[in-house]
Amino acid sequence: MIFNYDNKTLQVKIVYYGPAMSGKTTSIKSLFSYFKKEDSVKSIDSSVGRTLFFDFGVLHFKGTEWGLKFLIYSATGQDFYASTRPATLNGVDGLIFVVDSQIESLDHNIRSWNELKTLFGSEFYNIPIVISLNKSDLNKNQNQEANGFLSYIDYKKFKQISFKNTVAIKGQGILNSFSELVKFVFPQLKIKLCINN
Ligand SMILES: Nc1nc2c(ncn2[C@@H]2O[C@H](COP(=O)(O)OP(=O)(O)O)[C@@H](O)[C@H]2O)c(=O)[nH]1
Ligand SMILES: [Mg+2]
Repeated sequence: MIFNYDNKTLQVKIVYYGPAMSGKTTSIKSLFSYFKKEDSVKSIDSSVGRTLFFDFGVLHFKGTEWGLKFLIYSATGQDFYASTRPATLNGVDGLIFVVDSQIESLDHNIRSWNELKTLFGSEFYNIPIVISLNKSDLNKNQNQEANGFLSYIDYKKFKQISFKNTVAIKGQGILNSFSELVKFVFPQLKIKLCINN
């Protein structure tokens, strides 16, 4: 988190993380579409050995005296080596972990989660996190939280954690997940990001 005194802006970094194809890009696009900024999301192809793709966009909220600037990234991580922590994860203030709720994606979800955990090390559990159980429209096992994913991860160690069923292609639960994370990052902040969702 960076406070810029010159222009009175607080800069916050949020990363959407998760396995490939879980719905990160769709989630970010959907989030930005609430603020009519869908077109400002950039998908960047950074070629570092293998081709990595990530998304980046900025949401700027102006108060009377101060401004809040959210830098929003997505990262897949599947191509990163655990020893080289990607720049996208440096200085992150909050995470949205996007799970693919289909039963056949369980292994990918777990692998991606463990990778994220390795990248952060002991710092991991201090980071505010929202787990987005995405593609819940395709989860035939409605009683199973993302088909068992939650039973494989040590989420109880987190100080600030929340779970949301989401359907990114329909925008369901997306704004809600984001505002939940913002509440974790700024517990005292009384901003209304919630349009009925
Ligand atoms: N049925 C369904 N499909 C989704 C959902 N979210 C994303 N998708 C689809 O899953 C595919 C991968 O989504 P994308 O956002 O590109 O995944 P990313 O690799 O994590 O960025 C695309 O075809 C999306 O349309 C969802 O909630 N439900
Ligand atoms: Mg993507």
